[in-house]
Amino acid sequence: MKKFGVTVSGHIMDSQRLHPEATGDLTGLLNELIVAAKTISAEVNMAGLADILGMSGDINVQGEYVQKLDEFANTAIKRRMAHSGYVAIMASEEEADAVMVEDDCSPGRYTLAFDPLDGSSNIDVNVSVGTIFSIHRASNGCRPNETDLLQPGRRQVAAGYIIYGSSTMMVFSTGEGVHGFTLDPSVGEFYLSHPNIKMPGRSRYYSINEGNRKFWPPGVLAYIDYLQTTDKTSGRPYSGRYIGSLVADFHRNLIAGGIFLYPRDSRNPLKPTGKLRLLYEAAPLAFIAEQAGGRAITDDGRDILDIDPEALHQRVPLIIGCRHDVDIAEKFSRGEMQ
Ligand code: P6P
Repeated sequence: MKKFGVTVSGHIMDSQRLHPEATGDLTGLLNELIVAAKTISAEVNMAGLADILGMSGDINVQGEYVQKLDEFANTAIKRRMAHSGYVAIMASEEEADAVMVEDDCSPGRYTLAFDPLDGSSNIDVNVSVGTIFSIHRASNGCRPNETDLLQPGRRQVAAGYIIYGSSTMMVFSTGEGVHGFTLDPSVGEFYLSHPNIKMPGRSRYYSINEGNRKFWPPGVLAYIDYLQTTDKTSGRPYSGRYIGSLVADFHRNLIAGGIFLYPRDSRNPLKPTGKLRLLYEAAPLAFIAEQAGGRAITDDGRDILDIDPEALHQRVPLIIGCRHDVDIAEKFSRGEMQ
C-alpha cells in the first residue's frame, strides 16, 4: 500500500496548513533539501560501482581527507539552496567560512548548517553514512552574517538527518514531534514510515569508542563501568553497539533505545572539547532527541541546546539518548553517582 502512503512533501504541507501565518518558505527549504537528499542517495548507492570511492586528495577544514562523495554532497546541497530564495547564509562541515547565498540583499529568511556526509570515512566499507541539517531563522535581515548561524540549538526551527543505509530514510522535526520517511527509489518518493517517533524509556545499547577508554573524563569512565555491571532490575549490562558513524549510531538508539557518548579526550589537545561539532551535528541531533522524548548534554552536564555557539566549527563533548539514561550519565558526570 506504500504507493498511496503519505509522502514527505504531503506531510510538510499538512503541517504548514496548521500555521496560517506560514509563508511557505520553510516548506520550500525542506523540499529543496529533499531533492538534494535524493541526489546524494543515488550517488552514495552507486559509489561502489561508479568507482567514485577513494580520496579526492583534498583536505577539509577539519584536517581530514575529503572523500569525493563528501564534495558531491556538499555541492548538491549548496546548489539547491543558492538560488532557492529561502536561505540567507549557510555553514557546512566542508566549508571553512560561512557561505553567503547572495552578494547583494538576500531574500532568504532562514540559515542552514549541515554536515553533508557524516561518517564518510566509512564509505569505502559500505557502512551507513548520513547528512545532518539544522535550520534557524536569519535575524540580520538583508545583510546576513555569521552571527545568524551562531544561535543556540533551542532556537532551531527544524532539524534532522538523512541516513543512507539499507534503505534511505529522512528523519526530521519542525518542533511538532519527530517523523521518519523511507525512500522508495523505484518512484523517487519518501513515504511516511515512522510517524511520531518516541525514544524508548530505557536503553538496551550504549555507543562509545572503547579504544579511547584511557582518555575519558572520570565521570564517563565510572558511568560506562556502571553500564557494564550486572543488575537485572535495571537491565544491565547494556549491549555495546558502536558503528563509528554518528547518524547510524544515533538512528539505532532513537528507534531501539540507546545512549551515545563522545566525550572530551585528554590525549588530544587539538580536540579538548571532544570531536563532534555543535552547529551541524550535536545541536540538530539534540533537537531531534528532545522532540522524541530524549535528551542531550555535554560530559560536564550542560544541555546541548542551551550552549551559545562561539564558532562555526566549534566542537562539543556529546552524550545523547534516552532521557532516563542521560539523566544518570549526568549524575556520574557531576560526581553525584560513583
Ligand atoms: P571515532 C565520523 O568520522 C565521525 O565524525 C562520526 O560520524 C562518528 O560518530 C565519529 O566520527 C567516530 O569517531 O574517533 O570513534 O572514529
